[in-house]
Amino acid sequence: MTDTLAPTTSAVVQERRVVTAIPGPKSQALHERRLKVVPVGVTAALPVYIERAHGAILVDVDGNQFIDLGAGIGVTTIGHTDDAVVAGATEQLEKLTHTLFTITPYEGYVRVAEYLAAHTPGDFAKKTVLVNSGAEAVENGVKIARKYTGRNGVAVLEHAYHGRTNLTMAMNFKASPYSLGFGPFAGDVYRAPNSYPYHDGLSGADAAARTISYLEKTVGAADLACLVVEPIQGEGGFQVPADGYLPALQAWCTANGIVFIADEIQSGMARTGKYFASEHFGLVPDMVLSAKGIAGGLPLAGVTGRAEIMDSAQPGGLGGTFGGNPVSAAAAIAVFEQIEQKNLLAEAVRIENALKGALLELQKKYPVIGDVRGIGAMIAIELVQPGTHEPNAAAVSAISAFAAQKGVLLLTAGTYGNVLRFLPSLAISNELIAEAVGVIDEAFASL
Ligand code: PLZ
Repeated sequence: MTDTLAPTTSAVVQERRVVTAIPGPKSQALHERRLKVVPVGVTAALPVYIERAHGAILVDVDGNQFIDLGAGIGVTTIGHTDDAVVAGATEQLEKLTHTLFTITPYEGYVRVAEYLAAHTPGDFAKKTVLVNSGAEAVENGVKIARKYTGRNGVAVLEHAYHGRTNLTMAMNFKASPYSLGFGPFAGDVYRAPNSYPYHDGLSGADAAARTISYLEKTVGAADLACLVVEPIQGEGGFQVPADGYLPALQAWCTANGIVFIADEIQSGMARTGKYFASEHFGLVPDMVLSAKGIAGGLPLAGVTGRAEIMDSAQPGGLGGTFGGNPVSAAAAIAVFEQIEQKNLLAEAVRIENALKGALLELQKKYPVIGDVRGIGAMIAIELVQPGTHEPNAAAVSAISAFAAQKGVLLLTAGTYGNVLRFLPSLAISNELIAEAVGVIDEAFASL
């Protein structure tokens, strides 16, 4: 590895440090520049401009250090600028940056496909096509399922999020801000009720019966190419479905020749203490979509599925200029190696124990916290009007703004904007978690 690169980032001390008002003067100046050249459609949840990061700490241009509880929405899962990722990508950068895999191939792509075949659920032959983004993985998953089944219908669930391309906008639950005014949208997308135990109180079996009956009535199983589900919904607010819900959906798909696709773009790659969250529910999806955490911050996504499904696309039917880029592939290989070498699946369990327990304690003090849920390093709290299940988005905004001022970066989620989600990198220490929870405690006290 190039030894000039490591010190800048690994030298980032893993501590919170607020040295200016937030945002600081340099961030404010950058934001002025940005407003002139970047459209308002591209927002900034917290307009502090980040200069470097390592582990679980972000450093802004003013020298403020934030405890990062978002990891770029679950991307830097093994830690910002992980040394092995930096080394692997740097070495690759000096050797080969591009050929286009469908012109002249290279080993890294094959290696990533091997890793995905080995670590996605299911003991059968699997194949992977690599692409650049989560939305592109969803697009390709649907495209292949349609080719394989010869059917058009795409089933999705309420509160789902699948991306910002034309097809995926049609698959999202929330119109504003994702699709408002951006139509016409792709057709043949059918949205069914999901399992949301905190709100529907249904058993997994009852929720599944509701989903299935809805799809049977509104489209008919025989017209469905695929059902796309996030095993734990991401943007929707980290809904963990009731026991038995997902297996019942999968059994129905299998019985009816519908390709069962797990969108593990947010829940996958070690985040929940398993390689893929599907494993928590005993699911063996026909296809698994991965992105975000797969390459430690470099753009890469994958569609991994049963070989016979994946091979239904004709030669030349799949591809894209940058898909499976050699540098991203090298980073992904480093991520897979680090998960094994550092036993990072256990780190996700450690984080769940430290974080969920602390949040449950806060719930006892603050009735505005209606629900604490999630698995591994994918935990959320849903804020409500005390004594009800009515959404309280104002409290979410107030808490995240307070935390930001104190150097804690918290992400929001939820159809009604009333969920705070915690998806820190697996490199975060229990000390930093406790410190961040202390700040969040102060934030609730200040409401
Ligand atoms: N499927 C489950 O979580 C991305 C969106 C960030 P892309 N979620 C974060 C934003 O505001 O654009 C996501 C996801 C699930 C698909 C996607 C889409 O992944 O890499 O953003 O295209």
